Amino acid sequence: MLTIAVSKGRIYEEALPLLAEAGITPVDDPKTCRKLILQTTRDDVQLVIIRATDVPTFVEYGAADLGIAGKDVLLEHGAESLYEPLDLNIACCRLMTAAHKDAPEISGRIRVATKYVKTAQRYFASKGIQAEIIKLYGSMELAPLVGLADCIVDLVDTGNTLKANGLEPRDLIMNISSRLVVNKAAMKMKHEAIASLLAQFEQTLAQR
Ligand code: PRT
Ligand code: MG
Repeated sequence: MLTIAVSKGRIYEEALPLLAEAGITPVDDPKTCRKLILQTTRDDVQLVIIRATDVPTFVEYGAADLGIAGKDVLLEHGAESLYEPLDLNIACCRLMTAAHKDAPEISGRIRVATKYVKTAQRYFASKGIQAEIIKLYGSMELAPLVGLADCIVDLVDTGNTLKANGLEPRDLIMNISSRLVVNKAAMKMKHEAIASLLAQFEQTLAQR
């Protein structure tokens, strides 16, 4: 049995066609069904539906053999403990700094609100900018509006969320997409099954 960890939101939606090409279609829809383990049209494959940020943890500990996770999440988790063999090119967005549209260019010592603490720390250090990072779990856009931070580090897709809150994107930190990650022991123990799944995904991606 192969267990694949996926989050319920946009990654799930965009992964479905890719999984379907490999003959993997969930029997239940996680939007309407509360099951956390989904059987699929393949007897040898099941999905576990978890929070996006938990995917690397499940795969690292072997609770799932494979997982699909955003590069943003993998960077924060630290990915040394996982194999990351494939860029699936789904759920694409940009990790950016953003500030109030009237705020001056970033300089001096700044405060940054984000849920990407490690990534933000690394980024500002690489720029030689002294940044105090404030960890938030959501609604980052609010921080500059209420004086909690000078800027934020967050994911941007259309830019509508920033705009709706009077913010604007500033610097691109990294282009983000979702990656297939594999448990290191499973890669050895279930090599044949995993290698054939990888080959199938690669083929589908190449045809896109
Ligand atoms: O529970 P949680 O919401 O954390 O995750 P989830 O279980 O719903 O996971 P899921 O499947 O939604 O996956 C989240 C992953 O999708 C992230 O880790 C990214 O890799 C990827 N992704 C791609 C995004 C976005 N695009 C995105 N736009 N994740 C979040 N957003 C948010 C962003 O944080 C901001 O609030 O959308 C808003 C910005 O969007 P625009 O279009 O207004 O710019
Ligand atoms: Mg979500």
